[in-house]
Parts: sequence; C-alpha cells; structure tokens
Amino acid sequence: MVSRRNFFMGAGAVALGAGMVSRVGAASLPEAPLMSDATTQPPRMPNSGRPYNPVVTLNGWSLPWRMNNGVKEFHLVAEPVVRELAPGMKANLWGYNGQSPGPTIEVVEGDRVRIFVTNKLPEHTSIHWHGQRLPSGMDGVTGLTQPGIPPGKTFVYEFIAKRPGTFMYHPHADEMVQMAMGMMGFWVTHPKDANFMKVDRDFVLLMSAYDIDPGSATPRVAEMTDFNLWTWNSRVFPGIDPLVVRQNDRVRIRIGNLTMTNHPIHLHGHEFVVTGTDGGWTPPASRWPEVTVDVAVGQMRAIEFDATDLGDWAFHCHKSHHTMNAMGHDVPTMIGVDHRGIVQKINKLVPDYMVMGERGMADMGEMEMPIPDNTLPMMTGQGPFGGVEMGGMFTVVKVRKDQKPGDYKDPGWYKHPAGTVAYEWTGPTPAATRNTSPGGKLTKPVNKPQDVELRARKPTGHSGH
Ligand SMILES: [Cu+2]
Repeated sequence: MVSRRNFFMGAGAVALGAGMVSRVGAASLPEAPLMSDATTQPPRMPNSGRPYNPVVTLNGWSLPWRMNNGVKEFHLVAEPVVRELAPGMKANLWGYNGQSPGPTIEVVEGDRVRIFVTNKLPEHTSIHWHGQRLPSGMDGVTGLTQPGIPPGKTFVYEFIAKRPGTFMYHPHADEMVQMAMGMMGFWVTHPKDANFMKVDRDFVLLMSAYDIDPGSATPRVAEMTDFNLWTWNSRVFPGIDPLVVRQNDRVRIRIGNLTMTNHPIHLHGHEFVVTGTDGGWTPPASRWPEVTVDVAVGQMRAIEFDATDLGDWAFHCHKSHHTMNAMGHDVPTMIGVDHRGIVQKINKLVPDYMVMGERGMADMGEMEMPIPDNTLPMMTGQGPFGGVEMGGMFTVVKVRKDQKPGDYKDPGWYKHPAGTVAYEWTGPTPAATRNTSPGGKLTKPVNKPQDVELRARKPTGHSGH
C-alpha cells in the first residue's frame, strides 16, 4: 500500500497542474485524479519510475500513477463528463477522469503496468488497449476475453508494456455508443533509452467525431456516418490550442484516429516524415518527405519535422467539411443566385428562413445571424487579418525564435517581417481578354489561329464516334 503522501511526494505535487484535483479512491485503489477543464497541461516529468521525455496532450493531460512494488499503477474512471468543445459550446459526453478524451497514459518500454478501471456509466464497459502486445485476456474485448465491467464495479488490467510507440485506449463494449460519446484516450510507451528518437516537442492528438444537433449538447449515438463535429482531443477550432514550438526544434506530432472516416492531415510551410505507425517506429530508409498524411480509421501516425521556418502555419485535416462546425440544415449551392426579394416574402411565412452562400460561404465566417444556444458558428475564429473561417480539425503551428525550451504558452500572432505578406495590387488593371464568339466557353488564345486550339483540344483516336 502506498500512501497518498508517497504518491504525491517530490515533483508530483507540483506537477498537478491547474484544474486537476485529486480524488481518493477506495483504500486499496490508487487515486483517480480528475481534470476539470480543457486547458493544455504542461508535460509531466516522471517523479517515479524510469526516466522519459513526456508528451504534451493538446487541451489535455497525462495521468499520474503510483509505483507499487515496481508496478506502475493507474486508475481510470469511466463516467459521464461535460466537455467544452470550444468556448461557447459544451457537450455531454462520456469519458474518463472528468474529461473526454481520457488522460494520456505514459509508460516506459518494459514497465509492468496495472490499470484499475472503475465503471461509473449506466451500462457495462471495458477497455481495449489498442495496438499493444499483451496477454489475450487483457485485451479488453467484452464477451470475447472478459465479461463487461458492470456499472459500479472495478476491473484490473495488468501487462508489460513490451513495445515502445503510440497507442490508444477505448471501450470494446457497446462500442458504437461509447465511442460516439467520446470514450477514448491516448497511450504512449516511451523507449527504454530516453535518448532514442529524442525530440524537443512531442504532441499528441486524438481524432473523434460527434453528431450534436445545433442547440443540443448530447451526441446522437445512433449515427454511423453523418457526424457534424470533427474534433482533435474533443475540441474544435478555435478551441484547439496552437502547437507552440521554438525555431529549429525537432517536433513530433502523434495522431490517432477513432472517428469513422479517414483524415488527410496537412501541415503548411514544412515537410515531415512519418516516423511511427501503429506497429512502431518506421525504419529510417522507409521514410519519405510529405506535407499530408492520411490517417485511416483505427490508425496511429507519428510525424516529425524540423521547425525551421518562423511563422503561423496552419495545421488541419484537408477534408474541407472537417474544418467546419455543425450546420443547422443542408445548404444548397446558391452562388450567383440573387433572391433577396424572395427572402422577404418567405420570411412572412417562415421567420427564420435565411439564404446562405449567395456569394460563396465566406459570409458565414463573420455573419451575425442568430444561432441556437450552445452552438458554434459553422466557420469562425479571428486571426490578425480577419476571420479565419474555419472550425473542426484546424489549428496553428506557431514557430518562434524566442520561445523558451519547455514553454508552451501562446506567443500571440506572428509578426511578419516587412515585405513578406501578400498585398493588394493598386496599379492599373487592364481589361481581361474574353472570347466574344457566341456559345464560346473558353478564352480564345491571343494571336493564335482558331484551328490551333481545335487541334489541341479535340480528342484523338475516337474517329468511330
Ligand atoms: Cu478529416
């Protein structure tokens, strides 16, 4: 038995960041600390056990443990939680220890790990340790390898963290409902040699998706494909913290996907390599540079880059509807349709009727139209030059020269050196050359006979048509 005093001795007491409160479990159980908000907690330096370089969970935290006769003991509590998705919207989710996603679990290759899981949900649950090598009976599949953990009961999982790498945990019980409600977390097994693949900043983000009708707070759990909120660590832009790094830092971002679709994750301004997959570290000879990596359902990827270039670099999923928040209704394509007169007539019948997208959808980024309580605008966020017109899976990698090692505080917007920002042309603008021939859709090439274009355009080898 390790007392509460021993558990929090040394750096541990300090490392309990703002917003974290402790909760004393039953006498024989380790404590189950609780996080009350979605503030990114600074990396937790290990205060017992073997050394490692901790990760930073964006808008999240890592779970403290106690050492008990050489075993690293954690306590997860599955329970209903309230998660702020971004300022202005809270969701009723299910998660662990006060938040969704649950806390990140960090261990070292070779650690013997014991996890107590207490179920405070109204139905049974289990935890599957996604990607781990472990005894089959510890794999957490309800019905197959264990009975479900009934409400009010605590189960114990124990195994040796054999393989270093990036993992996830989630229920394998009433999975569609429990994942749609936000039950998931990250797991990092650090290498035995703390200098192996050492980086300066190591971020983790877990992707999940929710279907929450505008004006409501609880996900529709029967949804299978049509989700409307695309989150990183159960946050949406502008609620996702920036990834703050110092210039020339080696940066790792670990991404896990527990949504029901794939996400092409795109970084601006730098190339990266995939250094880790679900199966561990990639051999160096297998890596190639890229700027977008597709993370499929159930996969984990670790990407790395040298943050050489100062600036505010967008980092986002490249599916454009995944960088938007929930829409109240299906929006038809209205570009070029002027129906101002009609709206007034319809408003007499349907007072809330509104035309969206008449000049593109950018209006919606700054629109003042009324939206229901507890609902985020579809496209939102203010940058130094105006509306960013984003939502969902979008944030910013901020590369700064004077960011101190270990400092994750938002340095504000990048101050661009003079002459390095796109600017408006204010000189003369000659009229564009246009094709005036009736029915013509293409601009006629200047100073070229018409038949050149015909030869170039006409498909060949289809003479039989
Ligand atoms: Cu996506």
